[in-house]
Amino acid sequence: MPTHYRACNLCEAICGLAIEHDNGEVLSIRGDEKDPLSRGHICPKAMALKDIYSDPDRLKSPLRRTDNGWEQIGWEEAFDEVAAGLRRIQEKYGANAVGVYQGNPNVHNLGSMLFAGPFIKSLGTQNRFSATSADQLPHHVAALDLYGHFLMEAVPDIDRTHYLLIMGANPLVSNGSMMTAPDFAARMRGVRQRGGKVVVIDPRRTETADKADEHFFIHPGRDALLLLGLIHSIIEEGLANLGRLADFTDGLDVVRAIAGEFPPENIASLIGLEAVAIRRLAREFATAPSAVCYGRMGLSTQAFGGLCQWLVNVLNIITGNLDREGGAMFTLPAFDYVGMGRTGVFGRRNSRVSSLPDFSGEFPVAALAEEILTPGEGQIRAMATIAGNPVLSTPNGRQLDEALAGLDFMVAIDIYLNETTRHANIILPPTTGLETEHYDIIFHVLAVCNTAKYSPPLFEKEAGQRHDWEIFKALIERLTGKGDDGTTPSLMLDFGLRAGPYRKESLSLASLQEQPSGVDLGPLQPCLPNRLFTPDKRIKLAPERFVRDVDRLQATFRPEPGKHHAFPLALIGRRQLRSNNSWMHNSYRLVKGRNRCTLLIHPEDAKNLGVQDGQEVSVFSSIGSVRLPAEVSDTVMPGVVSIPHGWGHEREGAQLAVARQHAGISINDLTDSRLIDVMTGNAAFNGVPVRVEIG
Ligand SMILES: Nc1nc2c(c(=O)[nH]1)N[C@H]1C(S)=C(S)[C@@H](COP(=O)(O)OP(=O)(O)OC[C@H]3O[C@@H](n4cnc5c(=O)[nH]c(N)nc54)[C@H](O)[C@@H]3O)O[C@H]1N2
Ligand SMILES: Nc1nc2c(c(=O)[nH]1)N[C@H]1C(S)=C(S)[C@@H](COP(=O)(O)OP(=O)(O)OC[C@H]3O[C@@H](n4cnc5c(=O)[nH]c(N)nc54)[C@H](O)[C@@H]3O)O[C@H]1N2
Ligand code: SF4
Ligand SMILES: [Mo]
Repeated sequence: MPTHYRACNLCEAICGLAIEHDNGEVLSIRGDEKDPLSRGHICPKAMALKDIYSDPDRLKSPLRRTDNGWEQIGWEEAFDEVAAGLRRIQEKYGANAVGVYQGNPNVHNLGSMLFAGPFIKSLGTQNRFSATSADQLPHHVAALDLYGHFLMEAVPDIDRTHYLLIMGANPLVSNGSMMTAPDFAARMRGVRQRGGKVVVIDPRRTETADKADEHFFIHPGRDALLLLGLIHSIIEEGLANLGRLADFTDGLDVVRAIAGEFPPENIASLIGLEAVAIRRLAREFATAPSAVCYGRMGLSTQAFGGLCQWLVNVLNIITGNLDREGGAMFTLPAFDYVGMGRTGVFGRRNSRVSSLPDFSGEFPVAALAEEILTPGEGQIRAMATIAGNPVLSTPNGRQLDEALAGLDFMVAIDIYLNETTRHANIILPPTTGLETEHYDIIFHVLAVCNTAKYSPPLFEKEAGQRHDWEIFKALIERLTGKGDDGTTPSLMLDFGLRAGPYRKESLSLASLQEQPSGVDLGPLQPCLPNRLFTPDKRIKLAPERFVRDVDRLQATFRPEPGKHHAFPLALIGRRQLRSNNSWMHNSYRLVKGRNRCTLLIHPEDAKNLGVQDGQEVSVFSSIGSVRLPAEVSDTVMPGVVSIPHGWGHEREGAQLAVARQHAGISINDLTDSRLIDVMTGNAAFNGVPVRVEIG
């Protein structure tokens, strides 16, 4: 039986798969033990790659919306129509009248990583948006300011650390994010086996918290206070020690002055942790042989996302744990996207309506609907969505849904006719998953050890199919009038590998092809100050915009945070092992079983409201309401309720037969696009004020 080896590109863990197949059919998918990064680990989603491959709802040729429904058209006709549609709008209203939204799978796709950029550039619009601002934007702004490059993201050296402080992440379910660490469970056990400790800070006692040594509840949105309290204790007790970082770090005095204003005793009641516990955690962290603080979605998608991600870095730096074994370290990737690419820039422009800052030319997605709905010069009248489902995944998705419905023209490059793409005039469906070649440009950059792996396609595309990159190239040709320059993803990859940091080892596409399970390039190595991208090669510990934002934190919480009487509960999200954002609910094996789209509510809150387990409840926020079953559970803290995101497949006009049977509701019909981290513009999905009623 032939076995095909490849990396799973569904999530950031990039697990090695061994796929047995016969005659164009997948027989089994198991973990590839020889993969140096994932060592045989997979999760239930891997098997769904087969489902996506054979999903009868998946689109394989272009669709055009007509008054009588969708009709299949040829590729050339579709490309011509898309180019003409976009050009028509731009000629009439200017280049910025076309908006672009890029979703998450772009980052998991080699061809899109290399060719979506040139396509967007060929549109010449400033109205660019992506899922970044519904996700990790605060990480990028912090990395840019501290280290001079938005992708200088330090990852926990989990395989060597002695102390792992996890804040607002649930890697046991998400399989890790901004931290490619397949088989996180085993790696976490490893920390404890070497005598280390794992502590989790989260408003929910998550699957990860359950397996940790300690878990503390925290009220959503107050982590910046806790981090300042920890930093305060460390400095006050004389435990700050930058080690070799001291030689090239500026701004410790500023940090000392700021943290001085946050003694644990003053903030303890606000965050719900005892001052002695905060001081103990600080001491443990600072005195462990090595330690690392890791903060993810729960920290970045909240009102103080930027401050949180800055302070996570500060905590690691002032304890000397940045760029050292067992601390937070940087990769040296074989395809060095960091070394060869742009460093990024923040806040060069502001969005038209709400004046939100751009990040490397992208505006916060929280502003997308208003840019479409607000008349005036620069209004968006046409959209291109690329591998994104913003109707379900961005704040106030309902409003965006309506906005998209009113556009003059829309093209969607997507494999499904779903909640977002149903608004398109033309859908251009690419190949996906098993039909594509893969090299993970981004997640090798964020991995807990240095590895490289190339996967050829398992199945050749069918005659009428196009890869994402071929679609981009065809559109670029039509928009610019320039002919095909012959570049392909594998040519670019090979060039990047041969010019990269492992050129002395003769790493190339050909050498990777000889080792289908991947190549081990060794553990993470200290690389500072050389690898810094700041002009003077020094770490900026106290960048101005972060320092300034501390005032907002103080204003919010001094003397007491405002209470919402109409909306007394705080809503947070929750990821689930058998979901992948919004787009994998059409796989029956992933959605079968009991309804997972429930409202988690603490027994005390349930009792006060008279809510029984399993009962239908309505949840109201400033922008809307949804109805779903309650799940009474003390895994969520009192005052906090939780709904998973990515559901809400009841909307008319989508072609997702299985998902429709398991529709659930969309949490983003409750999240308010006005709730953002004002400094970075990132959506604040966590801590949304809501009210729950029976019925
Ligand atoms: N309330 C709340 N909202 C959230 C989150 C949350 O935690 N809470 N999480 C946020 C996060 S972290 C993210 S990343 C975003 C995700 O936001 P989005 O990226 O907008 O949403 P996805 O559900 O990932 O949608 C991916 C789309 O890509 C399509 N697709 C899949 N594979 C391919 C492919 O190979 N090529 C092409 N062209 N298309 C493909 C799918 O059909 C789907 O339409 O959601 C965010 N929204
Ligand atoms: N199975 C599965 N895996 C996925 C995805 C998926 O949809 N399903 N999505 C992928 C994507 S796009 C991403 S970005 C990653 C995300 O990866 P993670 O960040 O690990 O995922 P989440 O489960 O969103 O974890 C966020 C945690 O923050 C907590 N939280 C909420 N608000 C706060 C707060 O104010 N403070 C603190 N301290 N905690 C808070 C939540 O309870 C939750 O446990 O996962 C990826 N992996
Ligand atoms: S953990 Fe992620 S990469 Fe690994 S098999 Fe599951 S979905 Fe694929
Ligand atoms: Mo994400």
